[in-house]
Amino acid sequence: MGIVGAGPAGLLLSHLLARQGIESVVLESRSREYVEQRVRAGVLEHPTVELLREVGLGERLDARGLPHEGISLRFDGGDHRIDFTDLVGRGIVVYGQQEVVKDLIAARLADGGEIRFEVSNVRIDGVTEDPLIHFDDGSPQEMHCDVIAGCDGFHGVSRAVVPHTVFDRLYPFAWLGILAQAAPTHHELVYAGHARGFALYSMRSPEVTRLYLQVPPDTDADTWSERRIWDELGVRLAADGFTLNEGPLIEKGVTGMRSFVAEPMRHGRLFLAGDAAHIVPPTGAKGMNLAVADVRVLAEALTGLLRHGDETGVDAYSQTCLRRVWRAEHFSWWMTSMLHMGEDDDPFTRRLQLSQLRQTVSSRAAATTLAENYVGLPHGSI
Ligand code: RFL
Ligand code: PHB
Repeated sequence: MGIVGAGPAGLLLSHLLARQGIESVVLESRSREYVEQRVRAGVLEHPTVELLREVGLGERLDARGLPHEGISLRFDGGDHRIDFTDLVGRGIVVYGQQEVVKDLIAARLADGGEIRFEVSNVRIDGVTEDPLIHFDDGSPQEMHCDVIAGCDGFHGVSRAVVPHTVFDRLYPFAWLGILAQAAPTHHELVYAGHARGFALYSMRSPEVTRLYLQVPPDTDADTWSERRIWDELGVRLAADGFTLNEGPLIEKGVTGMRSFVAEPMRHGRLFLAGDAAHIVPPTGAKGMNLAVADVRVLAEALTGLLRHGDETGVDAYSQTCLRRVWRAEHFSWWMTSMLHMGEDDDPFTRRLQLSQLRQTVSSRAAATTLAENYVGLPHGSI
């Protein structure tokens, strides 16, 4: 079995298959150091946490992850808590994606798994007859596979091999994200829908804060000095009794925002999973969780195929995943639309947003809908 990409999707798939006695080789274009340091998502939804624990990856997660029982929505100068535990009886864990990646790489290598870093010129062939991956690791190589998983992210090579239809939306804004050496002053995430634009307060550890500001899509991060970032965060996150701890920046970057789905997620014996098949704007914190959900379905399907010759799971793979994908697409689009200010937004749009926010924090039914989506729908329930 060949897996292209050593992000959360590819590494977890390799780990899940190994537990079923199915060997795989993971091919990754970057170095191990690079993928272990890449700062991205931070929220693990409940089904993700349960799965990681179930498959022996819970130790560092439970020691270092930060369990959260809710989030705040902040708007109009007021702070409104959405209490996940009260509303749906489950919560989330804040644990950096690169920590998940470190845990997965360590587990694969400890189990004798094969991950080839820094390969180049990956090409996929013959997926409807005799799947084959060409790549270079100093010299040209060929790898024949029963099945290939395309887990190579949005800019990978796998998606182009699958004849597909694209459904997408670009947003007229981006996020400027920073990681700061500053102790969090608030123990849960704050999503702020301010008239000057969205801001998000998050964290990675008791010493490190993760913060985001909505900025125009073509923003050069260098045009934002540390002072300007802290001042703007101070304005957008302001609420009674809230103070923001400032500290030296460890990281600063701009991420564009888009919604994107490629259908179907399979062609012959090539299966797409994670960002290779779909992208969500980060407002719903769903990107990495969807990647995990895809490979959970894929590992079950491939176990059926490769161990028992049963094609039911692989035939249903794309449809099964796309139901969850579209739920997350809707949720992420909804959270994004409710909290961001478009440059052309008129006062009517702003009033609609405020009305939606007020209903979300004051109606138990509306708050429950947010909570249910945010903490993640149970595996197999959608
Ligand atoms: P990944 O993590 O992108 O992993 C794909 C891997 O494939 C490798 N690769 C190749 N390897 C071999 N040959 C090729 N031709 C290859 N092309 C690519 C890449 O080097 C990489 O190691 O995809 P995966 O596993 O599907 O995981 C998905 C998540 O990473 C992603 O959904 C989230 O991180 C999205 N995302 C965020 N999600 C959130 O929920 N909250 C966030 O704050 C957040 N921030 C982000 C993000 C994604 C970003 N990207 C993709 C630009 C910030 C950024 C910058
Ligand atoms: C993060 O901590 O990086 C984070 C948290 C919640 C989001 C997006 C990113 O919705």
